[in-house]
Formats: sequence, C-alpha cells, structure tokens
Amino acid sequence: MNKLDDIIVTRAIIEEYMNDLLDYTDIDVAIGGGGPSGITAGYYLAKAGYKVALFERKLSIGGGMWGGGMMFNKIVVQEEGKRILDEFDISYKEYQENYYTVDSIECTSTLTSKATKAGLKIFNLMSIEDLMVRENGINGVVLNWSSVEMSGLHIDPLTVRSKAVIDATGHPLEIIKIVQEKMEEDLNTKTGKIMGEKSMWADKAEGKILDNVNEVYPGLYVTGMAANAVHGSQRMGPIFGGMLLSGEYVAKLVAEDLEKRK
Ligand code: 48H
Repeated sequence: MNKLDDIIVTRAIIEEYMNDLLDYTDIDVAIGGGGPSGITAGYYLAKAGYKVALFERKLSIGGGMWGGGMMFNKIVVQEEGKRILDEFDISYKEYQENYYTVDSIECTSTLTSKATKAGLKIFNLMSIEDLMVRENGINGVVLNWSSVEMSGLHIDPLTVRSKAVIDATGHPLEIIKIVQEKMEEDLNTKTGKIMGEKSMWADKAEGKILDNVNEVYPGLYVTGMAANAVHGSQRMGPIFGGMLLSGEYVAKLVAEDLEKRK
C-alpha cells in the first residue's frame, strides 16, 4: 500500500463537497424529496441536459420504496410503468397480466445509480425549509441541514436559486404547504387550496396521477404522491407505476416550460 495522509483525506472531502455545493447555488431545477418520483424526474431532466439538484432530508435516498409493502421488500408495477423499468434496466417478473413484481432494493438503488450517472446531483441530509420568492413566483429553495432541523437549533438557512422547483416530498407535500401558508395567491387546484389525500383505491389513484402533475403555483411543480395529495385523489399502496410515470411526466412539463422561457 502507498503511504497515506489523514489530512489529505479530510481536505479532499471538504474541498470536493464545497466545490459541488458552490457549483449548484444557481441551477435550472431543484427537486425536493428523493423518493421514486423525485429521482425519476431528476433522471429525465439531467438526461435532457438541465442542471438539476435533488435535496433529500434523510441519509438514504429512495423514500418509501425500499420497504415495499409492509416491509415485504417487493413492489408492484403495472403494464404502463414497465417501459420505465426497461429504460432503467430494472428486472421484473410477470405475476399475472398487468401486474409485475420488482425487488424494491434493486429498483431503488438502480434508479439512484442511473440518475446520478445521467448527471443528477443529489444532496442528502438537507431539508427544504422555505422557498425564495420573486414577483414571478418561486425562484429557489431555502435549505438547512436536517441535523439542524432535528436538533431545533436556531441556525439560519442558505438559499439556492433555481428556475423551477419540484415538490416530490410524498404524502406530506411539504413544499406546497409552505406556499399555502406563506403566499397570498391560490394554488392551481380545483379549490385553490391543498385538497388532501383520500383513502386507498389503487385503480383510481393510479388513474388520476398524471392528471394531478402540474404547475401548482408559478415556478413550483408537483409529482408523485404529493400530486395526488394536493389535488384530493386517493392513495394507491405499494404499486409504483404512477410514481415512476409522474416523475417522467413532470420532467417533460418542466423542460417545456424552461424551453419557452429561453
Ligand atoms: C427534503 C424532504 C422534505 C423536505 C420530505 O415519500 P416518497 O417516497 O415520495 P414519492 O412521491 O416519490 O413516492 C411515494 C411512495 O414512496 C409512497 O409513499 C406511496 C406510493 N404510497 C402509497 C400509499 O398508499 O401509502 O419520498 C419523499 C422523500 C422522502 O425521502 C423524504 O425524506 C423527503 O422526500 N422529504 N426532503 N426537504 N422538506 N420533505
């Protein structure tokens, strides 16, 4: 083994991380939440050439996908979602017509690996605690370390500018909640407010999810479970086609918007 210097290891980590963080202070798209919908959105946006960062509160990426259904680490994907599994080269087994089972560990880790290789930058252990707002709507995200949030220490956050923000925070739709609490204008939902998630009905929930992906406030898009929750649709349990497809679809909407703004 070559001789090693502990301080070079330390300097390498600090310098490389700081370089990344500085490089991502002004970006095209900020995604809040690293569950399946956020990672998929990040993959397609990065693949299309946008500068995109995903901020995830937890240590691990993957949100609610690792645990499958009630800790049986399998998920189900229906026919329509299969082409996304193929895009990522994730294996699946036909259980019966229209129902494919997927190993949730392979699925989560492969989504993450392919997305980061496509150019998605992931910052874990950071929470979006607020938004940067200008006359035209949302212009960025306000971040703090999750450990600061968890410890309740009074430490001011830092801000990243982005042309668009995606709420992929799942059931609690945390970013949209900030907008509802702090902005005076209505949200782009039927009632102008958060309509709230309804009880389990997989068929309805999956049938509605792509209709629920939208620009819910100027500059702020919603995908994944948060899309059904903001528009008052059902939950779907451990079937994940809608999460993957809504990630792909929100990426398309955001890319179209960014092209128009050029
Ligand atoms: C940074 C944050 C913040 C914040 C939260 O819950 P997720 O997996 O989200 P989706 O929508 O991609 O997938 C939903 C799916 O996992 C699920 O729960 C399903 C299908 N449920 C159906 C049912 O019936 O129950 O991931 C969201 C991620 C998590 O990792 C959070 O830690 C993270 O967002 N997060 N990250 N800043 N303010 N809030």
